[in-house]
Amino acid sequence: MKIYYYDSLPGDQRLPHESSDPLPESLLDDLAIIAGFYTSGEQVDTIAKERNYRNRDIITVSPEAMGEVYESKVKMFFAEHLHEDEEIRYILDGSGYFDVRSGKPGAEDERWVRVAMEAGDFIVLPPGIYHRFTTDEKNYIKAMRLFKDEVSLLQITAIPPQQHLLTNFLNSQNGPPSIAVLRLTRTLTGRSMSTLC
Ligand code: KMT
Ligand code: NI
Repeated sequence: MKIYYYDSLPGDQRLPHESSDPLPESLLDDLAIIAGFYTSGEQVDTIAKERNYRNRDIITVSPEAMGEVYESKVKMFFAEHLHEDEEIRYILDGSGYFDVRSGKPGAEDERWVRVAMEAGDFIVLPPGIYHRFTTDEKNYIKAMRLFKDEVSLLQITAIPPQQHLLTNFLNSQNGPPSIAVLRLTRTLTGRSMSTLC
């Protein structure tokens, strides 16, 4: 696992996009992200038990496994979105990138942080964190997805142009809004829903 700021330069999302800017040491804690490397599935079983996760599935994201819907699936995963529940992923094979937003929404310090994941890497994204996912240039990842009860795959997608209009409006009317308000309004105004599979 490698974690760095996304350089935000134009170009293929599947390229590393690694910026050389140093990451704050407390970044994962600040974002309430748990990340690590597990050498055995037993460690995943333990954390699943501790957190009351009873269900799981395995997804393979590749042209071979998905056929012609592959590109549209990757496009959907790469649209900035959030989930009402935690997103727990354990990478079984291949590799890919999870990007998560850091900094205050709409503020100058808001940046994408890229988590490059490969086999053995484990991540827990907290509920409500804005993120996106893409395969890398190898176009292949196999991941275990953990779920609490039923398989919950609701993806709530933010639509950036509306989000920024709203941010400007709130800033001009009432001064800088709180993070909570922005997160909520961003979700409510610019959202479309789709289900993953
Ligand atoms: C998500 O919600 O972004 C995903 O589940 C990505 C696919 S898991 C490799
Ligand atoms: Ni997601």
